[in-house]
Amino acid sequence: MANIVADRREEKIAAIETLDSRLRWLASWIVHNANHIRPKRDGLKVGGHQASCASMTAIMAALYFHALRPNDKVSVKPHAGPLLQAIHYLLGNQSLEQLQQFRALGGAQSYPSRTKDKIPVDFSTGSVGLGVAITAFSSLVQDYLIAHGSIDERNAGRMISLMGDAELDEGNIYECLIEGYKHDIRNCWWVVDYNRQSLDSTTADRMFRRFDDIFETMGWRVITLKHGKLQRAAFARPGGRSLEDWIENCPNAEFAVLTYQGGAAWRARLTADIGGKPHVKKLLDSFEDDGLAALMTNLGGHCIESLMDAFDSADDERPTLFIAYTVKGYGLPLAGHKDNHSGMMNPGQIDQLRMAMGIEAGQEWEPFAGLGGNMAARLKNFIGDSVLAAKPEEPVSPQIHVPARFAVPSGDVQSTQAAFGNILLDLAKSSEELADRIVTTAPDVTQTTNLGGFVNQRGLFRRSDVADIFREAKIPSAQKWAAHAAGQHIELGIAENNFFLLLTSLGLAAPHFGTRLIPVGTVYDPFIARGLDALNYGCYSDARFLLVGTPSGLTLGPEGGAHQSINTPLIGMGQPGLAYFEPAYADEVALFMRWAFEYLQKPEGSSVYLRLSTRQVAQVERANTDWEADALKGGYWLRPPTAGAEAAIAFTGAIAPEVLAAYAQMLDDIPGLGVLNVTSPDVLHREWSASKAARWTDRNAQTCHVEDLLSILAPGAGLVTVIDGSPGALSWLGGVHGLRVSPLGTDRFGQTGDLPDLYSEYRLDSAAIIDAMAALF
Ligand SMILES: Cc1ncc(C[n+]2csc(CCOP(=O)(O)OP(=O)(O)O)c2C)c(N)n1
Ligand SMILES: [Mg+2]
Repeated sequence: MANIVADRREEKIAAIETLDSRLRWLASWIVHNANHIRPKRDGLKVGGHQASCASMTAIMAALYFHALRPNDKVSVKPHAGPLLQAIHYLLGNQSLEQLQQFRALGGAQSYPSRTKDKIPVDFSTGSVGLGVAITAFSSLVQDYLIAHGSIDERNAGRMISLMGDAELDEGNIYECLIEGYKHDIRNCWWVVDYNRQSLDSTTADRMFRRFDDIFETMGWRVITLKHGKLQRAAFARPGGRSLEDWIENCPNAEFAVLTYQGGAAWRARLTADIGGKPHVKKLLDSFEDDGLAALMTNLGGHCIESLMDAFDSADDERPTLFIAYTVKGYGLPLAGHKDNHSGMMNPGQIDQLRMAMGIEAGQEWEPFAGLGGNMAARLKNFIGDSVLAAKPEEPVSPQIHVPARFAVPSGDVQSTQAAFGNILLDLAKSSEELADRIVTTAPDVTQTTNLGGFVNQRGLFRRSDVADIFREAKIPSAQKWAAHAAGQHIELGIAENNFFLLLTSLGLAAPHFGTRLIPVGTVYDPFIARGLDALNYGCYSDARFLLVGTPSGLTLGPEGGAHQSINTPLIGMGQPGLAYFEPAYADEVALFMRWAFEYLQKPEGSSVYLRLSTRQVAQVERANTDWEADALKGGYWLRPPTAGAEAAIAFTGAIAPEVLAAYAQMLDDIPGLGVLNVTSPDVLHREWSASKAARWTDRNAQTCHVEDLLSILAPGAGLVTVIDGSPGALSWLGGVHGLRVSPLGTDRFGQTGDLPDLYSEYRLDSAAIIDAMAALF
């Protein structure tokens, strides 16, 4: 019995070893084809990373064809994209055409993409570091869903990152380790392709063992795979200890140089350094040059058996870092070369690799070419039996009902931020399913962004209970923050990158875990910039969440320049996958929140960003709800102009009172003057530019909302635009019908002050609006 099992394991190892070299070939060929065979029209280098792929073939082969479990999710380092494509090609999930169109329009993507690739991609990658950290947050989200009863504990998968070693230089890795430790994350694996080369350089030798310390401090198990089976066997032979010591002490750069130079260079160097010892000499002499090169580069990350053993050994839920030593460009003539990151084999070199694989010219794309019928059939069966082959498609989660209307918080004077908090609180008190699916989070600004009410009602999330010590000590506080498994607020430390990554993971809960969550995250508006790449990453991944940036603009007054956001309206406008709204009044907040909860669930929807303010603003009377439809399309006439009016004021957000005051003063002089409330410069502009583009392809294209809105004004009318932010967010309105524009807004850093002083200094007050209008006439 034992022998049968051992035989099976040997067979499995052999099969995976064959796949290892097959993947190295296919990834190289995909890149080669795109660069050297597919016709070029623009003289641009197509690119692709043969060396980065070759570094990781064994790791990926061992993971996907041995260790992977059905519910595991894998994030693949960006530059191993072609390997993932090749794996799915072997599985029959990827077409030849897609591979031939690698990096071409509509073809296999340069870096794994959830939204654009035709193969299943669990996590998009590209911006290094983010695709790693996201797995930690997804394991937290998985725990959230287990705690809330949506996933059976026994079905927990591992969230696995296959990462490049240079990704360990990214700060977001360490931010996420700290947060992960606080939340006691589990079922998370990071496998480092430790080739000790980045794009520019070789890893500093001083970093040796530093990562072990850092990760172990953060509660991770560290498993280092330094040597492969061949090396370990050689170390056990006479003279082997010296060889092992030599490798141990060899600087990374020298190791890379010798790897590139090959067997003869290894022999010369080893002979010079340790060849004086008779046992060592004998050991070295027992290898031909090629064999010696193979021995010296037989690192743990290239040894299928070592990898399988390592993966098997981590069979509990503890987060685990595998440091798999590798050679960048392993098995290719690029191995070890300083410039191999973007380096590519030339046609002669790829030909040699092909012949070494036993693949005939013309058979390059044949998945199992050169293997012989029997072996090919066995390998096909082996792949067909793999967990990956049986992995179900991502689930589709039903949409969660959103009530037809949200009650508008009462109060003649209120801020949009307070209204947001009150609407969430109402939801928290309700028995709506929507409320149960909301998960809130904030990077240490929960109270100051008015999330506190929701949290008091629904509790903090922790896998195990944490008492509210202040409360137990009867110290009065508005915050009731005991933590428990049913809690719905995930508390984060002050690291905005983590915040956006968590929103991304929560926003992918539906496709990842089959349970839709409605993530709501609040952040100080200026500090969106701090996590901007992670926000972009989330949108790129098509994660769905509601982002609330508050407070915003100069309007937060005495807090001063460091806390005043200026360009966030432009971020809101420029960020794909994020619809930006900036309400002025509480009823608009209610309208946009309700809409957002629905929109972020729609297949064709996106995430939503609300830019809010702490300014208490007198609310306007509404005669009816007619304004709502237009507000959702990006703007409505708060004070409708008369037909043919010569002027209007277009504004966004919290400076509404200054606008209405200026309007009241100018109305007598400018009959028919209008006030346009631009509730979303983003939606308005997006629709405008899309409709302009549509006219080239569709003669019957309709006019768009902003054209309709502004068409009531006289040709060449004057428009004053006002926003507490970059004026460019609104000044484009003049281009719609050729109106003359006088733009107001902020384009320099703010400073401390009260609102009258600041609005006067930065020309946002009613006097400035009147001056700007005068300048137009
Ligand atoms: C945020 C970010 N900065 C820079 C780059 C450009 N870049 C791509 S790969 C790379 C180095 C990667 O080295 P490593 O992670 O060790 O990968 P490998 O050696 O396996 O190719 C750099 C700097 C990037 N993709 N993302
Ligand atoms: Mg590297």
